[in-house]
Amino acid sequence: MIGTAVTAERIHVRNPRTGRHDYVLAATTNGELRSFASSLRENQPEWSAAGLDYRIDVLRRWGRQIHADRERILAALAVDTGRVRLSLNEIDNTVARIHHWCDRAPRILENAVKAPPDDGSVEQAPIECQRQLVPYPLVGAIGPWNSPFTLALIDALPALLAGSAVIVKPSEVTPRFIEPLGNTIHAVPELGKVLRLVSGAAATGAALIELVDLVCFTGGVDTGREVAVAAATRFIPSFLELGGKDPAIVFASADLDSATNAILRAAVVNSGQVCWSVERVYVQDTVYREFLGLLMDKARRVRINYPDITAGHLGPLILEGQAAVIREQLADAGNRGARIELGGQIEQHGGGYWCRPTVVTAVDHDMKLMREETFGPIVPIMPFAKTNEAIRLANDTDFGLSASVFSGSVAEAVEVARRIDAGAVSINDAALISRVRGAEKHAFKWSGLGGSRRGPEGLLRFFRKKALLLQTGTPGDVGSIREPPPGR
Ligand code: TXE
Repeated sequence: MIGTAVTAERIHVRNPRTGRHDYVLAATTNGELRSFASSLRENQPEWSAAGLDYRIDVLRRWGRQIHADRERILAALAVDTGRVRLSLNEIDNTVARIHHWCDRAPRILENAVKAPPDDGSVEQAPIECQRQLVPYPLVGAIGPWNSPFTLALIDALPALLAGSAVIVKPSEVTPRFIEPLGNTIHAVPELGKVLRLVSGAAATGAALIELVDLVCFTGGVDTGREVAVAAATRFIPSFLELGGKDPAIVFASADLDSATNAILRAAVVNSGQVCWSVERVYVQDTVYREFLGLLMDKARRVRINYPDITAGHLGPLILEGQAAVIREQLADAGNRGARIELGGQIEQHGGGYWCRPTVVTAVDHDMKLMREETFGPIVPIMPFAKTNEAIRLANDTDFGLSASVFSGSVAEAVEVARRIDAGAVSINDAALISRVRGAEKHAFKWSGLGGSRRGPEGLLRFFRKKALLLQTGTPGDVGSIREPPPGR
């Protein structure tokens, strides 16, 4: 992968603000990985048997420890990603997510183990049915570089609460936070028996899949496909959170000031390096010029956080290779007649790459910019006339992560939202799914696989369900299978 010089053991990691490879990551060896997996496996039954209240207590103590070490983690994460405010959000939101799961797990599991209603389908009554939930013993979690702290832990938290042990492999592009995070785990000894952070690149990720009972992956579609194939070969479940190409539809009746605020924020946050960022905008033709003018005025006021990391809105492109992806998609669009109304340059400052908000018009669906995940602060805008055309355009994609609809009529927006093939549709705002932890949603198409990461399913998917079936009457004998069949 562009951006890291990877050898078998030592990875020279690039600093996204300076472009210098100023950090050396010692990759976990396969031998170490096997040893970690075996000790976690050995400790997991006790962790599961200790009960939910015990696990909640341990995780809440961990949450407090992460908060106590917030500055140390922030210092590392800010270097990993080149931005401060969003790094702080990652840390604080992860602590909040720990308490969110601890608050809700008891009720979720209580409801889940209630004996399933007897649907009367049993042939020999009365058979009593009990449900047992068995956690997958060892879960692997493989994280990406765009929100590296959040996405390294987001699936590990419910898995630990379920009673699984977890090995987490963050991205080799953003590994500096591993050490301070590891210190917080050491500070909670009970947790250290069932949670382990490991370092490395693709090879370490591939080796991890061979050792676990379930794998959670967040990253690009191509790698996600490799992960799913490797998991399927071992008959283990894979939960994939992949790319997005989220559309925003703006009707003439919408509040354009509010719509442009929401769409600009969701398109450029984290410099567009977010799976649920707005990557396509469709505006009703009667308000297209007004919307475009409003959006550009606001986009001009967005600043990059160079030279001062504590001033501005946009950090650098975290992955060096993303600059080439953005350049290539803009060049392809330009060659096919698109017009760059604002921005469009990858700027190099102090060795890092920045991209300012870029507004592109005269686009169409033959362009890579409208088909492939850009993962940059790029806002291509297309007009539409009728509702059905807007829905057709929104659904004309290989992705289906989330979407947004802006209208003066909530009823109209809900009706349109229900026809968009995406797991989460925001109405009169954008990317709301990032703020609603309890809303279950599936990924459509290439955006993912394996149930909802959020809401009750986000915890329950780490269990295998068992049915315990009690015959309280007399079992039937072979008389029930003697020829000829009854009624002949
Ligand atoms: O992710 P990769 P990258 C998109 C974004 C980006 C592209 C590639 O467009 O340009 O994906 O990003 C590990 N078996 N997203 O290269 O390759 C790897 O070490 C097991 C969208 O960073 O997907 C890292 O820890 N593991 C996404 C993780 O997988 C493997 C967020 C992700 O690497 C592996 C990030 C293998 N064969 C990028 N190969 C989102 N939607 O949030 C690599 N890895």
